[in-house]
Amino acid sequence: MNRLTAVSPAPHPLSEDDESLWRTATEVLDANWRTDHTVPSGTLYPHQWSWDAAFISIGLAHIAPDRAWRDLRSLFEAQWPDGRVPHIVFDLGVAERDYFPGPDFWDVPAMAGRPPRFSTGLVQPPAHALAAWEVYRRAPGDASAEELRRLYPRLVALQDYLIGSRGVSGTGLASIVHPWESGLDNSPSWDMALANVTADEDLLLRYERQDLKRAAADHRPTNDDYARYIAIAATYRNGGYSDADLVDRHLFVVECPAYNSLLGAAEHALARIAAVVGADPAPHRDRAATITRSIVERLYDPESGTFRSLDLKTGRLSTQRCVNGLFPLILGDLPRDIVAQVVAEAESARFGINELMPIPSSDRTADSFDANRYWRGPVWINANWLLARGLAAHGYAGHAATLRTAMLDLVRRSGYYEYFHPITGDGIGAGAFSWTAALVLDMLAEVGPRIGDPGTTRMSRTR
Ligand code: 9WN
Repeated sequence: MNRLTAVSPAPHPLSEDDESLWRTATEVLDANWRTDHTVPSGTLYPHQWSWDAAFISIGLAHIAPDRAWRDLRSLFEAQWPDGRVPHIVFDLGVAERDYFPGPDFWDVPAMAGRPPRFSTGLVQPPAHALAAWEVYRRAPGDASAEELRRLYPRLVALQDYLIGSRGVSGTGLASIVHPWESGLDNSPSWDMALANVTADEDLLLRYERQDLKRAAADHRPTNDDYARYIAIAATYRNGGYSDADLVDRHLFVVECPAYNSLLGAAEHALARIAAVVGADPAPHRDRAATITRSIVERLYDPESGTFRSLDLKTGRLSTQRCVNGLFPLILGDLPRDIVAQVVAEAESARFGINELMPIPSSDRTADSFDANRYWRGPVWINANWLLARGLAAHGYAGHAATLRTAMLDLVRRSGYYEYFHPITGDGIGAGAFSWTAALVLDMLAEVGPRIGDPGTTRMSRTR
């Protein structure tokens, strides 16, 4: 495996502590690099994951832009002819037993010059156009512009797939057909929809979970939920990964506010990319406006002042308040009155923006809150990084700075974990996790030692 020969310096001087953070984050990304892509974790996730690649590329842009583009290119080289970008691109050199469900389970046919079983048939949140734009901004120049030109049609094809084939409601929003597609896999946001799926634990006798060999059972989804995940994935696979008549045929069809916020953010990013590559930005702006309008009309619950997921099989909004309900903040065109409501939700005891701890993945006050378990309470750096961006863009610079301080302190204290206990801050899940390292690099590069330092910070401490 080729190594980065030297640690690239930060773009501005850092404190000794942050210098060390910069170096160790670089080492994590370097150790997780595999020829043409980065694995999320060398132990738990030994293949390439879709939305991980997006976040990872933003960090790589600071230290090895060629790797940032290579990572995104590798992912999009696995794009299906229908435009979907698989949620996992398998490294066929990794043993089947090292990750479940692996290539044999998904049993994807050969296509587009790829061998059989090269990927899953699911997708993940479309964070890639945003990432491509951010990589370009961080590493501008002809080489990056050329990469943007190459990626642009593929990014558009992904949006076309999601808005077209997955546009089940015909409103411009995309549906997910599996909790794994959300990236927020085990979130309480899916509990109501999953309650209608039978949990057949016999499936777990046929298919052995691998995650429990590498992570504590009380940090991971329950067996019941895992059995449901397998049933939903097998149904989609057995239907040839077809998206026809999903509401009638499929077990799980949901519109998620986080997923669709990233879908809208992708159109905003594509409008910017179009201007660089000589394409027309107007259709992207139109689509972005439609997506924001539909997210507000369909997924916003004015009574609670938050966004919720919508089960298309029952027509019901989830009753759970989860971090996905805050994601629409990343949309610059979210109406101001709604922004204020969502910020109030983020400030409330349910999520509680403060300098000591980033925002948890789920409502701290809810019965479903679980401080250890996967997306049901723990803190995730990618979600907080996105929220910080959204808050800053809407003029809540103080909140954005607070979140950044909390994130950097947490990683400094606990390490580059996949997720963190929302009360103690202890690291949970995989260590040496790539997107945690990547986004730490990005935060250090952006605000450096002045983060959270009143008076000298670039961001004001108040609204
Ligand atoms: C299933 C890789 C992925 C992330 C997801 C996270 C987790 C996989 C798993 O790990 O999901 O895709 O096995 O649990 O939930 O967001 O992309 O880091």
